[in-house]
Amino acid sequence: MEEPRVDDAPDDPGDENERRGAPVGRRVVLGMLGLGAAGVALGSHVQDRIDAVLAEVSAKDPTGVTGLLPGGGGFRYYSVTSSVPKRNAENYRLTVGGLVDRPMTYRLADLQAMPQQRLVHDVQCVTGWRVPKTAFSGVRLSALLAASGVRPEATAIRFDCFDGAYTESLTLQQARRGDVMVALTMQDKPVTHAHGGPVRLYAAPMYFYKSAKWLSGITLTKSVEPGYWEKLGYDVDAWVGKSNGRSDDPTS
Ligand SMILES: Nc1nc2c(c(=O)[nH]1)N[C@H]1C(S)=C(S)[C@@H](COP(=O)(O)O)O[C@H]1N2
Ligand SMILES: [Mo]
Repeated sequence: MEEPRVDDAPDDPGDENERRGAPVGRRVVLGMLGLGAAGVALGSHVQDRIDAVLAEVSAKDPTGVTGLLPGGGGFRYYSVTSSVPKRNAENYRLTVGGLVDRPMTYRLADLQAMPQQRLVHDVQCVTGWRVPKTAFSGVRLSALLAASGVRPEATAIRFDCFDGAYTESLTLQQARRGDVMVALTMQDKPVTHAHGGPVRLYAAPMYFYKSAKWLSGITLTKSVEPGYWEKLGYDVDAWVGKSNGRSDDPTS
């Protein structure tokens, strides 16, 4: 099971989308974003434009296969839904529930007020692309788990997303690692909508599909509930270089 990808997109993503016409029936949206040095330097205006283009292209493409311009070694944009609602400091909520003593609901400001950690590692997608030395910062998942009091019968976590479709999983042991966090920044800026903001998961030692975007729910479960891609064949234990039949260098 492979994520679809587009290798030869021309310069103008809009034109490409027109030219390709109605794409064939794969449900997965993906694009490639040119989040290179120019985009980073120019900051949020560029990101807003990218978000706008993505929204427009997705709207024209309800079947859900979308290719956008390659940035030359940069990130690619992935979503399994054709559009994702926006959440901001006012309406974003993260729940921690399931097999816990104290279910919690966090606002963005609550998460920002907690101790933050910053990590810099390569990002590796299971389809092969890798982005070197990418900074993430946020709250350790273990801190949120401790705050809610994990019950003894819990062994795993299901992550839900406000795109309404994507899910992920981790064992409790994996979730308590110091390099797994609820990320509020990526590349030292607030996580953008395209990258899963305002809050995404970041699981440093695992393939990037583990790092669920648009994170909305952390649910402690009795056993591992395989996530979206895992039901379609990806490994549940997604260690970089030691899973999915790949031999990439570790990222952590
Ligand atoms: N909600 C959600 N999270 C997701 C995905 C997705 O489609 N939906 N794709 C995953 C995959 S396969 C990858 S490689 C990364 C891509 O992150 P990016 O779009 O910020 O590059 O997000 C992961 N998290
Ligand atoms: Mo991926």
